Amino acid sequence: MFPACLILLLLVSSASAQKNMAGKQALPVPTAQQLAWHDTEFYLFFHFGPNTFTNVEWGHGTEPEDIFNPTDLDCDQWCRTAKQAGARGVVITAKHHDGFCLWPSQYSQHTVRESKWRDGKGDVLRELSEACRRHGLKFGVYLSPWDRNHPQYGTPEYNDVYVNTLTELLTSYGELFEIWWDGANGEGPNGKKQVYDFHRFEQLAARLQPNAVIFSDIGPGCRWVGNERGLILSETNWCTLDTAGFQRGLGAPSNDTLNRGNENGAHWIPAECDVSIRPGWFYHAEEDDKVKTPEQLWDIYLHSVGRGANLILNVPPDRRGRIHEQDSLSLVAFGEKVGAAFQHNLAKGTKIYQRSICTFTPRKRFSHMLDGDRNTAEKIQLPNLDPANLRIDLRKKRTFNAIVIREAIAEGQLIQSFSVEVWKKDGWLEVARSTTIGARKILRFPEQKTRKIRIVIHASKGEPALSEVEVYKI
Ligand code: FUL
Repeated sequence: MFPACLILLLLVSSASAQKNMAGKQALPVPTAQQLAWHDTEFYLFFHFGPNTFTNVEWGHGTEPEDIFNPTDLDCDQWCRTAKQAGARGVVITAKHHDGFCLWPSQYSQHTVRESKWRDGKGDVLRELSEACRRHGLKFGVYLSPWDRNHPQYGTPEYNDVYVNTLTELLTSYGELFEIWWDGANGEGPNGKKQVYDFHRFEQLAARLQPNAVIFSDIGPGCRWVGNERGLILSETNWCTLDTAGFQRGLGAPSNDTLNRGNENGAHWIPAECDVSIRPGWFYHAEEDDKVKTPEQLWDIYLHSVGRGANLILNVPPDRRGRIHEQDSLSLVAFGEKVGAAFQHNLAKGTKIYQRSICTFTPRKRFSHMLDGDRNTAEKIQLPNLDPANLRIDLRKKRTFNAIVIREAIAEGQLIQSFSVEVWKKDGWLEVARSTTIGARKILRFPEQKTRKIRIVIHASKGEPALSEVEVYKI
């Protein structure tokens, strides 16, 4: 017969699993769209347009349309490369600051239609969005509000132009997972800057693409990370941010705040790390020997995805309209590295063991935290132990050097400090310590050989819930 207190403990544990893990506090939580976005984790960015052919980073908007002339555009090759790299989606510069539209927009005279490419009948967005569907990738667009070509830029009418352009874009290419708004706001052809009607743009996007998450310095869907190196710079990354009184661009919060988030921020606006595989955002032949190596990409991955952010990695197509061999090689090797690293989760299907107040022998039980399913979660609820901890029994001695922990963020982000300990002959040894977890945390530490692991929660805003704890030798 079970002791009554243990039965009670088990009942409380299972009844509380998957319920409101945030306890009494009303913490910000992600929308369903943001949850899907968190799951997208890693995707590619394609900067492509006249700059690819003029060898500059910021076009002036005066480039003749014929300059855009990819000789061998192959969006399937882009998508195959993305898949091999392990990306789950792509975002393309539908229009960069030079105003050139990669689709034949009826609201501009500076588009693929005005070029000789495919006799003016080409549409890069059509080809890419269809290729994405064929390859099972999510599709997103970057539509620069800054436009150095449009004659109405710098006048109130330009906001109508932007709304029309956005409407066209959001209704012509199927479902989008992300809409990217750059913070840059310079002068247009008449020397004036634009006051953007972002409120109107946001409402339109929410109506036409309700599943898309909007990126900008301050969201509302996800935020810029404060650097263009793709890095969360410290262990701390809160998905919450205060935006009151801030604006996109120069009026944004400090880069440090964007990097760490606000611990008690009012809104769920998680970080997206953007970085290019090359020094520039657009393709430049002279950078062919400066492509980041698989090891450099892996390091970026650990400092972005591994710290609870999403990673958008820019891979600029070349003048043929293909991903350059150098970039493909690096991406494929990186994809293999990530795949191999997380192939064997040593904790999957193992059990939690816990000592209750009235038993001496630790009892083992199934846990949703170890079931290999990110969609199930469970509270860490060991009321007789302080600090709260979770003990995992790997069944036999295993060699490992990394742990992946996922907080059940549907209920908010709670954990403020935790450590990982392993069982040694004479007791528990701390091998890693960190602060926030959020969507996921990858922690590496010197190789250990042991059977038992303990996750100790030192500080949390409430009873924390984890959806997964994974153990690897990477
Ligand atoms: C910046 C832009 O000005 C760059 O050209 C690039 O698009 C990058 C992703 O964002 O703010």
